[in-house]
Amino acid sequence: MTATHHAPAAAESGASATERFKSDKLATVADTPKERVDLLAREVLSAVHETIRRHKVTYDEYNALKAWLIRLGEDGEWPLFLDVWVEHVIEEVATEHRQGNKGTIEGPYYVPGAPERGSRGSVPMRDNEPGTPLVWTGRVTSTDGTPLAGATIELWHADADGLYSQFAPGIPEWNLRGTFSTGSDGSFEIRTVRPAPYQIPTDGACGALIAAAGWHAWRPAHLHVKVSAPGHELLTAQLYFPGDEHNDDDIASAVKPELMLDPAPAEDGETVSYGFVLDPAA
Ligand code: MBD
Ligand code: FE
Repeated sequence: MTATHHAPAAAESGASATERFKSDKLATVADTPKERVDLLAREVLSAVHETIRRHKVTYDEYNALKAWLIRLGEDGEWPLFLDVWVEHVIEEVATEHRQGNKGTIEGPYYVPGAPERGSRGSVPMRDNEPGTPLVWTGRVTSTDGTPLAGATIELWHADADGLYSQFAPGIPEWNLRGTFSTGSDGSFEIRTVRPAPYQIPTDGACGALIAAAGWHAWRPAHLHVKVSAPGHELLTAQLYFPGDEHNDDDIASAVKPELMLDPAPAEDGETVSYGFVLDPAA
């Protein structure tokens, strides 16, 4: 059973991501106006038709696509598929007006309501949590430089095996997930461990596409954050580590140079300084 421990079953993490989406996000989605659905659906379908004509797509290929889409649903991997191959462009368009921090995609593994740890503290972790200890300090400011007291930083990331709590089996609830708040000068200090590079599940439909196309399944090691403050736009971002072999070919196309950390060795692990600049809400 050790193999499954390192490669969580697609049906398991896929189904969790699908349920998560339904309970957290679906209720907040507004109806899309008819004109907009008409425009977007027609353009996407014409792009598909154009590809079929250009490459003379065969019935065998059409049926392979049908079988794959059926499996994508059965495996619960629609959230994974969309977040890995589509979300980065949605994020680009949604945040192009911003003057403050660059953000990037949320991905499928955010869970709201992680335990609160104040402005200086450790994320929930196991005794002897594997991985290099990381002490991260920073400040949250507004675009005009004003420190933002009482800002909220939600942090979540994979463990040293590349597994996320609440999505992979056998990991305590909320492991490596915490909610922090900034002090009166906008500062925070977070203790965690360095995450490992992450391989998206390879045993489901997304893995089948990757194998069939000769791609790889890797994302570079990353820390996920959501940073919010009253009167400011919510920032969703990920932070990366220099030298990771997948920084230049992230399967999810979500790496940006502005999101690179610069950790330095310390007595017991590493320290890093990285702060956030939030845009005032329009
Ligand atoms: C992840 O951990 C992730 O961050 C993204 C974007 C997609 C799949 C898994
Ligand atoms: Fe992730």
